[in-house]
Amino acid sequence: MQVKTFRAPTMDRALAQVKKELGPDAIILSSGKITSSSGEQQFEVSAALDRTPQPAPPQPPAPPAAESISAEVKGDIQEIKSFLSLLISSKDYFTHLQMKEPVAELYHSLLVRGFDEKQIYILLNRAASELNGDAGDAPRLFDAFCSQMLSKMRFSRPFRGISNSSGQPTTFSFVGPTGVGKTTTLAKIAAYLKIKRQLDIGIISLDTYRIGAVDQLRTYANILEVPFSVAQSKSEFEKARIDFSHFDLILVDTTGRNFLNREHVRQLSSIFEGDRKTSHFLVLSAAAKDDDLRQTILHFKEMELHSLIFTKIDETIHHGCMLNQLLRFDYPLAFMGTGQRVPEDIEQASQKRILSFLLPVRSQNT
Ligand SMILES: Nc1nc2c(ncn2[C@@H]2O[C@H](COP(=O)(O)OP(=O)(O)OP(=O)(O)O)[C@@H](O)[C@H]2O)c(=O)[nH]1
Ligand SMILES: [Mg+2]
Repeated sequence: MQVKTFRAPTMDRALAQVKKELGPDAIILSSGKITSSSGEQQFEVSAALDRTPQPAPPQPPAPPAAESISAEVKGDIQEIKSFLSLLISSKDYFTHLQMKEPVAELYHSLLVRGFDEKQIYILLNRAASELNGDAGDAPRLFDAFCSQMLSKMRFSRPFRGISNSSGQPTTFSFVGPTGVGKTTTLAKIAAYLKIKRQLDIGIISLDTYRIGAVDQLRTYANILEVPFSVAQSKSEFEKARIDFSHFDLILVDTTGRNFLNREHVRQLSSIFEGDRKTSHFLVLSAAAKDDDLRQTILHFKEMELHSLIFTKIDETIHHGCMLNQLLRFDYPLAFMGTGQRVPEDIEQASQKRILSFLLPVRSQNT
């Protein structure tokens, strides 16, 4: 504790000195009038300041060395920067938008559904400009939002042009994280192509990693009476494809791995290296988290994906995370898995179905 004595001709001035030197936290120990050696009347104040050492504030971690900042982190930083500048430049306008009740309501209902804040902001902004700034009419605003959202999404019909004996078979692989439904989706699509489209198809499994994976797919192939082959390496895969070269279509199942680990994507893509004949469906679960989906898609960019398939639509009531990916990336959506039943639970992606995910939850599956 630091103790100090102050003297001044008036009590106010003595107290002012205390405050000036020891600050507002000083404690007055004693005060009174004294007579100095020169016979002058003065006011004396003794004050103390508790100087218990305060713990040092935590130091921020040392910044990583410039060379260790990966391209991904740089990408994230760039995205944050552009979002911030977007927000700053349009702050007043956004505040103005937020004041309007329908905008605020729609904004919050989309946030709750798992939509990314940045995407909502961009789309709402565009919707409001489409209405010439008149965003006060809730149904019109919702319509404008939907049309803005759909204008940024793409859908694909991968098997549209394929017919019997159309020459070289088109090959489609099903890639994606563990347990998302790659094999089940392949079986659903195989049934559709074989039974509804009457196409000649072959199935190849590259999944010799998981015990039972081959048997799972072989069972489906047997039920559908579709030729089935297993390949453990790039050369075996090429051979299997030559064996199936008289078919209209070849479907390829792959091993599910944790593709947040980029090395796993590299291992998988090495099988298809230099292969221009195979198109890849990236299969993802609609119930997965936004950041995980985003990261997985980023890692798969090196495989030149044909389109996305979202499964487990039935396992979530908020489809915002799925829709974020369609807004964020340029990949089209091909199919949606809506349950475990093979072959019934699959739908062709469509604008109408996407819009149904914005309806109140109880109306989504009706
Ligand atoms: N609810 C629901 N379940 C699904 C859907 N698609 C697949 N499943 C289930 O998800 C589980 C995993 O399906 P698989 O087809 O084996 O998944 P996978 O991606 O091939 O798995 P790995 O090969 O182990 O990576 C099974 O129980 C499927 O019935 C879907 O659209 N909805
Ligand atoms: Mg599988």
